[in-house]
Amino acid sequence: MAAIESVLKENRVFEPSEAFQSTANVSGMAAYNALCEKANQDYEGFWGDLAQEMITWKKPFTQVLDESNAPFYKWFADGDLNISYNCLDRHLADKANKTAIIYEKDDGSSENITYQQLYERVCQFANGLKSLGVGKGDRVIIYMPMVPDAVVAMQACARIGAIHSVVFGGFSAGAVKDRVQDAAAKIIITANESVRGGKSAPLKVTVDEALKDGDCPSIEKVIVFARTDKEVAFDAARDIWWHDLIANQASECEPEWMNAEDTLFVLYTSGSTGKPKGVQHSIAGYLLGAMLSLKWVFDHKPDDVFWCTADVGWITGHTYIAYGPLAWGATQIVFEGVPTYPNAGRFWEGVEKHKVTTFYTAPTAIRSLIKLGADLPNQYDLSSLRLLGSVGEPINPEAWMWYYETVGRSECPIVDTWWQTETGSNMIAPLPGAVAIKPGSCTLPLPGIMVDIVDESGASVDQSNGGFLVIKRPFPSLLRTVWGDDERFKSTYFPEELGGNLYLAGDSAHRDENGYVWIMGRIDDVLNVSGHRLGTMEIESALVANPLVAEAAVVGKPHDVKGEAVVAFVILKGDRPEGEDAKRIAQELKSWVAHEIGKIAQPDDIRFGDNLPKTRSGKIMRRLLRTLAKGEEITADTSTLENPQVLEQLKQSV
Ligand code: 6R9
Repeated sequence: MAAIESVLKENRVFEPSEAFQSTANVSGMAAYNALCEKANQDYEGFWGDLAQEMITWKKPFTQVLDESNAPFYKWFADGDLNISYNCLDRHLADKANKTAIIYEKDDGSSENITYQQLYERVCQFANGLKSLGVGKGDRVIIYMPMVPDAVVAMQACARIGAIHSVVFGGFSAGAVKDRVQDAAAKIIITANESVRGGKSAPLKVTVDEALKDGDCPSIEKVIVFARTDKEVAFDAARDIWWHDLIANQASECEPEWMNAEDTLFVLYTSGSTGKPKGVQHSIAGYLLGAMLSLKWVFDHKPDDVFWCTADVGWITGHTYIAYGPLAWGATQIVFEGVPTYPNAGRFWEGVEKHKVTTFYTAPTAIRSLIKLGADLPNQYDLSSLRLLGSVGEPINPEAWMWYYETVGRSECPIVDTWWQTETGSNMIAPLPGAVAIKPGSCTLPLPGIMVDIVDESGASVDQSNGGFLVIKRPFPSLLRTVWGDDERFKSTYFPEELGGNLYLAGDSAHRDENGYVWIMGRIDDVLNVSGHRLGTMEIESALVANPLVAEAAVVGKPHDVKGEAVVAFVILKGDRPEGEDAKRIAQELKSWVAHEIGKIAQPDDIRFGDNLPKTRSGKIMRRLLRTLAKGEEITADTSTLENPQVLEQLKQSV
């Protein structure tokens, strides 16, 4: 792969500047090494001290790590706390009037919400949820636009001990239904519509479709936030407006005191099978990971203005919008829009307007902005910026250099943060006042995160060899299980083949001579399209569910802006279509996938054949499909192929 070759040759290194280092939360390699050393010497003492220092406990814990039922690890298991208390109540004494959220609306206007106001909004809504009979352990689906109220909904669930499961607002009715059913959710919180990039999307209509025909019997109520004045159909017995629900609710709500190991949320993500898995996080360990990474990786300071551009539908929006910044009492931006509306200067305008200090986005956004206006950042005053972050996929060194020089004036460190829905918080990323950065590498693990790279048997590989990225010791913010499927949790993340005690991340990686980690890509059938995880099996299942389709195989191919693009090889039940017919059916299948899963999963390229290339034992040769997708000549041995003639057909895009 071209991207991998270019990172392999990368040899630029940027040391932390003296200015940055002099104020950094962790300053200099000696300080970083000392933290690592402490974790090595006394692993439980290391984590226990941090959990005591950062979290406000109702009842302190006495035990740090319980490994008695590995890999179902428990952390701080006899402690009690509430995460909403940690994010709101504890700041009221000295930060009641500090801005918690700057709501940067799609249309470019903005609104500030103080900690006091956020606290009151969360309490009112929490009381509203209680009035509907929602309580500890109940599951609540949140299917909302990127408005502060989405954060309010999450915090309110956490306050009363309900388990939220946020579904990205771009997902389809089918995806909402699957998640409601898997979680057996009682409530859906949605909006009449969302507004992004000047366009609206009918969230409530989509929810109605997901719930139709009695498909989701667990749902008792649908709460509808009025983002606009658009009218929507209402089921009087089931639907209730958000503003009606909170109308007479008190603005104080005693938090439900929860056990450290109680479930905070379930977030569905793609894996190697057709069914997304519900990644289940617990409260205290997750909170600790969120806080720690903000302090260490984002070098968080009280006067910072933090802007994470993710959507709360993804883990990044959970950890670095809904919880982490609030736990620190930070001021942050909640951005409703898209990076390219009304123009490609939107981010830079936002930075200038709100004097953003810390900016965290995805490589795909950076690449698209370079394409649309490489010198646009120069038209804005970006001098407030002091730290830049990247997440979601490997960042190509060219995009990194542009981010560094053009956005960051060659003064702001870039923290390239490797982590996953499953890990809850940053795992491998530079501590910017200590670790020198290299374009394209996420550098070194956080202290206490025992990263290794191993072969098929679980043995460490020699330096410079590639292998599977694993984490050797459990850590607090690791997922606890897959919702309702302990077996899948064990076999996916702690496979017996590797000895059963290594956390298998699902990425391949290698280390350079300085021990820096370079992520090479997924080892499973997961694509990374614009930083979003998509299972090839999920898209295949959606295609095969179309009445025209007999068989489908999906692979990725490199894409300039998205990182990877989706290529679908499709075999119809009838004859292989040609010409206009093929175009029409391809378009129909693209819309079908958009409808089944969401637009982000829509294939970029569809190819029809009489069959898929298969071995004589019937296995689809995906390796060949990847070569075809890239438009490269097939040099591999095809002698084991049952039907080599289909390769010619599958070379042609419709
Ligand atoms: C946070 C998030 C996780 C997968 C992960 C990896 C890829 C994320 C990365 C990165 C290289 C980085 N990934 N960050 N690859 N460098 N800095 O994105 O979670 O949506 O679960 O995706 O994304 O492949 O395994 P999630």
